[in-house]
Amino acid sequence: MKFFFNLVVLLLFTQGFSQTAPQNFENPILTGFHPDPSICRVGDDYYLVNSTFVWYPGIPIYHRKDLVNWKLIGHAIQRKDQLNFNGVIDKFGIFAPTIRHHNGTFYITTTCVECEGNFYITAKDPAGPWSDPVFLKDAPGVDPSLFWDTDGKSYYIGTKSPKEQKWLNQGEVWMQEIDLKKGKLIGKRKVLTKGHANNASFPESPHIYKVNGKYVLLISEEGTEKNHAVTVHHSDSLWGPYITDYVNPVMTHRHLGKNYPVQAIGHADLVETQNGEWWSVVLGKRMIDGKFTLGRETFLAKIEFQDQTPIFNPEVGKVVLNQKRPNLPWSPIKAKPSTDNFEEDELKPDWSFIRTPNKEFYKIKNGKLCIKGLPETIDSLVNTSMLLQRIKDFKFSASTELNFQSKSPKEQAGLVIYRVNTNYYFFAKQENKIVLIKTFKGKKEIVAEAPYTHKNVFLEVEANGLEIQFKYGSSIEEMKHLGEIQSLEVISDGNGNQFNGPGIGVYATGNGKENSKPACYNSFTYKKNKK
Ligand code: 6LW
Repeated sequence: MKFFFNLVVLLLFTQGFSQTAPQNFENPILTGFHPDPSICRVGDDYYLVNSTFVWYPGIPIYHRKDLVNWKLIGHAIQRKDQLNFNGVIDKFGIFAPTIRHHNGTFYITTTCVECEGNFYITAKDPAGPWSDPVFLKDAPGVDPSLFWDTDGKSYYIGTKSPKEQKWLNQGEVWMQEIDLKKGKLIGKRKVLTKGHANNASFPESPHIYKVNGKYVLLISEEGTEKNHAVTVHHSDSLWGPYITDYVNPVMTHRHLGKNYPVQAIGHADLVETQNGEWWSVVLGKRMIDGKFTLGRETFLAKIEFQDQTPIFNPEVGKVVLNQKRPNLPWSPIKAKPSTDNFEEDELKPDWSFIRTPNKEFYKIKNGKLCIKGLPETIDSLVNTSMLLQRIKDFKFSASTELNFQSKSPKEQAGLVIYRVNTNYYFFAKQENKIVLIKTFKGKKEIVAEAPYTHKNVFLEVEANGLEIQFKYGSSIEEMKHLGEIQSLEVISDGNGNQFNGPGIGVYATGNGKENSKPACYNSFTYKKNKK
């Protein structure tokens, strides 16, 4: 009887599943600030990580069984004593992590640039906790990854500049054996490739795979901008020689020209599914009105090994925004509510700090997020009282209801749109005003202000492509525009914005001294807009 019941439940489930599962998926699979993707599979579970630079917690861990509907399950850098990003500029910090699984342990190799250099961390459960970093002080360069050969040995692959450059931005991919028990590189170091062409620049993000008994070395070239490309190199033996594939670059968008809507495709990692399909995660940038306001995002592309060459999206040869999905059980995630009402005592995992927090500046109580405005401002390179979420869409709105009494023009609290310490908008309540502060290329100016005396204020922004309108009011029904439409060029790539991505959130500061009263936020909403 029980068997019969189970069978009926199973049939209903699979029927329902086949009715709702779409044929196709949409790219990017992770929108907004999700650069340098790396992926691994354990059984039928997939795990994906991205770079986070000075955002804290660092290195999100995404999990899914279908390669499309990723769910955030934790962060690899989530204890203050693992790393300290204070003093590190926004485009440095955590670069390009690679995630791998070997003999029951997960490994992430990465670099803390302008902090402690190359290291790896381990975990039994990818959701965490992750270990303290094991620093490899004698490993030069960035973008480390690990490879285990059938001889049971472990290898570290990295990328660095040569002692003397023979051409512009020449680099080299190198390998050395690593003793993971002792946390040390051992034996000789060997350069495996300098890229596929005699002027190849920035050979980076090296990953080695063993496919049909041969070694495939996948790297990126030309840096992470418009000439970014993925190239492949082959060898019969792990130590080389690695011969460049005739198909190279196996993936790029650079030949599509600077007006193609998806640019900078590169930095790939491959995964073979339990069904024998191959897929690649790869970074790219979607363009809007000639600018890149969302930073680098994660895309998915189909791979077919033809002889030894990984052909990316066969017969198409580029990353596409809609394509047939992997042959894997479809597992959509319930849409998250767009409003955070601060009902739980803990911050939801979508929130991040900029740099490692070392002072307690917020409390969630009775459905309110209350922030003590610290003396430090976001112009400095230390953590301060700001909390951000990723901006994930070209068309979005964000709003909050704020309760804040400012006693001097120095005491400010409100909404912030942040990319780096020299490029942001701060939409704040300050003394008897609402002010809109724009900091662009390090120049700070008040672009609009209006008198305002209520204790409570609703603040809202509405973005459409490059345009953004700031609105305020004492009730949500009576919102007024503050100033003209502004440009999101402030947070788009270039002008000092590089590598990391944009965030939106809440921020309070006393500009040199602590605010006399906390700023209490009743809610925070971020939502994608259709129109
Ligand atoms: C990263 C490098 C890259 O180390 O950008 O796109 C650098 N590729 O591999 C920073 O994200």
